[in-house]
Amino acid sequence: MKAAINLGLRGKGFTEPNPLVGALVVDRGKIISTGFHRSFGTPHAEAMALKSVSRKHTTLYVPLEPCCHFGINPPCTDLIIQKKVSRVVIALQDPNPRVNGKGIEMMKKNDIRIETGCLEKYYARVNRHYLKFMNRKRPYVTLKAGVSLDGKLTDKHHRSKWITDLEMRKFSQSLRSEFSAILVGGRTVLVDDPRLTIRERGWGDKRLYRVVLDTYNQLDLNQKIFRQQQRFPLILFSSQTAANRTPKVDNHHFIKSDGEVLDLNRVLKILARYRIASVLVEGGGQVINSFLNKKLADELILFTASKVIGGSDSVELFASGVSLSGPIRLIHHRIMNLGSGYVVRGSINPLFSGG
Ligand code: AOF
Ligand code: ZN
Repeated sequence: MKAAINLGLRGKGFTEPNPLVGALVVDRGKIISTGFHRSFGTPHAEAMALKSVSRKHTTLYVPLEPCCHFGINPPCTDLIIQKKVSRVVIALQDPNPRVNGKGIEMMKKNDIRIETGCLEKYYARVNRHYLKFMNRKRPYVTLKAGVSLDGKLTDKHHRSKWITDLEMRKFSQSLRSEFSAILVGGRTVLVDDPRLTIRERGWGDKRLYRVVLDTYNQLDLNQKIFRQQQRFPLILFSSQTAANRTPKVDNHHFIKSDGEVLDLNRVLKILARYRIASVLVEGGGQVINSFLNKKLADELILFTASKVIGGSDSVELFASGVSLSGPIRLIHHRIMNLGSGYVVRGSINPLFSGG
């Protein structure tokens, strides 16, 4: 099962809002065929693994309950029955309301032995974007920031470019490929004029939404963010109070705000309508703090440079975290050395951390 789950990881970044799924066909203890779901809309892992199998009475290892409905693809249960698979081992029942136990029922009715719960927690962690999106109809939210050893975002002159070194910036770029969208605050765009695209090799034509929270609708149409919208579509959010200014893109939403802070719940709800299953929030500090304060973040990735900035007039990442009711605890955290610093990554929301 672990091999099936890990095989599914090869689709990472390309399958959303659909899940990461791999599948193995086993006959008398030997793997005779494998398959995985490559990208959105392509055949399911089960179909890929079973298509060339002619032997009967095999065991299929597939982490997600096989589907039993017609979507873009035909029902996998039909193929499993037709290929006379005798046993199916599953990690998780599919929360998709069109499946949700009905796939298992269908196979049981056809005398296929079913085992569930195999490596369930590991798979829930791997597939956390899909599970949050299916269960909550909201994208999974990961916050990313780079700080100094003493937790500072910038020095007193608001210079932040040198906080993370080249290697960290490269890693941080390839991280974008894991998500369906990246999100930043309008001030970050005004000050840094970033492209927010994927420029690393190896990601083919992966599409990525770019989302900017521009409360006062202040962006300048000459900024780089307005380029390359074919592959990197732009979605803007501004306050209703700025609705008298012309929308800057087709996907410009004017929503409620509390002072400068837009209604983030509403933002996530609207993003789900675009079928965005995961969002990487890249800053600035206030946007990150707002997600934390509203308890809307699921995961945190903190790049820490081996540098101390010091001083009380420099900017602390978590400075406006005053309304947090307690410390943020990372679950299943991992620490990795990178360049001249390190990265800490862990879940914040126990519901979608994989137990
Ligand atoms: C996938 N890949 O390997 C499996 C999926 O629109 P469709 O026909 O591609 O169906 C998507 C649903 O199929 C998805 O939400 C999930 O419930 C189920 N299983 N989906 O994209 C796969 N096994
Ligand atoms: Zn299927």
